Amino acid sequence: SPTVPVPPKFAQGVTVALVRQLSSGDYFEQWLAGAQAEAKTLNVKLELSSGDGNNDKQALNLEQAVQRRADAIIVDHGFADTVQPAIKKAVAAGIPLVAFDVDPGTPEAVQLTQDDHRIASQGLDQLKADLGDGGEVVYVYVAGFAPLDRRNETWTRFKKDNPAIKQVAQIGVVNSSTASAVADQAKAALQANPGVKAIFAPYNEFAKGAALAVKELGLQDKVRIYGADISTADIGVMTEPRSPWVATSATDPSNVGRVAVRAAALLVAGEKVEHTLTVPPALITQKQLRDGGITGIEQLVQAVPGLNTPEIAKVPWAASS
Ligand code: SR1
Repeated sequence: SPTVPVPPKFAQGVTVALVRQLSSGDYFEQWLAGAQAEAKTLNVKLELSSGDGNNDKQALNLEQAVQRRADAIIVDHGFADTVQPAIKKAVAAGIPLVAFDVDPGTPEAVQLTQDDHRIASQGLDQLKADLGDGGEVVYVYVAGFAPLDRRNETWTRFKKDNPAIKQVAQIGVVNSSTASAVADQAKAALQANPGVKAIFAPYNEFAKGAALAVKELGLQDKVRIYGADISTADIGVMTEPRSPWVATSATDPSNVGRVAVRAAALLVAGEKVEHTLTVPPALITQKQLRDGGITGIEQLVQAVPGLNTPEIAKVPWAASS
């Protein structure tokens, strides 16, 4: 058990504002559950707001958190131009800030990311191994979201390095029903390009939509999907009979949410936190899930212990999570 005493501030009650851009979908729900669990452990009151995809609303929520003088702020996703002005105000007011999956535009904020280049390269290495001689690929992407932009950098390099792998269509939408919108787009792209062998869909809502399209067109034996992220629902989709979603590179989102809250708590306590915190992903294959009889995220984390990262932003006065 920890030998470092709990900082007095935490006995009195600490408030952390969690200012989100998006909240719907498995990834964001699991992330929040992790953040809430860690907040409970650390006796932190989490003040939650979401822009629900409206960037102006997120910016306003962030301004309000600064005005309320929260003890710390976590900005979860967002577009740089809409959140950076209020982040500057937070820093000027001396409010510690953790920015997850968004560029805070200041070295004074802690930047938390997943290793997005690796998320993309792990899926793409598998795609390359499976395609052998190369082939046509549909790519799912929406610009402006920092993690997707980083994954796109890897995809751009990968295409240059592997000229036999050809992108024949790019699709993508992020909204409150991303998976079904992507399914419609993927169906059209697959119908227009009957030679497609793979879909690179590096966000679980994209991959779910792509899987739906492949299934509805009856192309399960022709088209494989390489995704990102994982949830219990995703494990269900990946392991169902004839599922085209064969691999995904992922962190445990609830672990990432826990890291964000720990980093904020450390900053409130005046502890040193590295400027950049990066959570590593693991490649998860359909075969591994089926062979291991894995049906849910808890079972997956037991099978792949590296998905839990208690050493990142470790809080010395708390029992490790
Ligand atoms: C719209 S951005 C979606 C991504 O954010 C997180 O980084 C997740 O990994 C997800 O893929």
